[in-house]
Amino acid sequence: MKLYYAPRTRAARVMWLLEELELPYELERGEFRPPATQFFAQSTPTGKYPTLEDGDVTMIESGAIVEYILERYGEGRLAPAVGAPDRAAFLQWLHYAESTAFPPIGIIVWLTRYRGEDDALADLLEDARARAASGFTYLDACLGDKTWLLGEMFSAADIMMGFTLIAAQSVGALEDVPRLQVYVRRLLERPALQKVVAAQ
Ligand SMILES: N[C@@H](CCC(=O)N[C@@H](CS)C(=O)NCC(=O)O)C(=O)O
Repeated sequence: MKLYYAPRTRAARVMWLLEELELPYELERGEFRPPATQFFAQSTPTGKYPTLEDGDVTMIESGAIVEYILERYGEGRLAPAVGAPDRAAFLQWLHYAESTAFPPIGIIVWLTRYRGEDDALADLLEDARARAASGFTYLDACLGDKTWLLGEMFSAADIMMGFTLIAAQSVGALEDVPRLQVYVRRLLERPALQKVVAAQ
């Protein structure tokens, strides 16, 4: 497998998963270029990070890539089996990470890092911060005192969510959810994630 990777992009999720599963892969490293006018313009075969190549397969979408790797090479690791009782929670958190929790964080990152905070954008920023907070308040209540999202079993849902939370922390969006801060610290203790951090 070849992973097109740029630091601080969602490619971190895929690298983290490959490291957790101890699978062989080639890392093709580039730098993220914030889109000015043109999207799909990164230095990868698709124009997006992450991009995965595996033989004839070329894929984008971090969540889909995570599911593909688990199905093809996971050998049952890091995911409850199809039909198992925990499968529903696994799928829910895997998708919540990118579909519900990340979008307001993406807006905050975009406005504060690439557009600059000015008065014209303040309303949008406030709205995104409020939506981020409600998404994390729900997650915080569901995580409760559990070690990982599925309890004692670390899964790829923690990888998907971990990237979202680390991005959220970098824009100050986890300040009111101390249990999620503790969860992030626990995630950062994992050797596989430390390898991703070292590659930044
Ligand atoms: N939902 C997609 C988002 C992919 C995405 O937007 N990636 C960013 C980097 S994190 C990118 O390549 N942006 C360039 C662009 O939008 O053209 C995923 O989870 O992979």
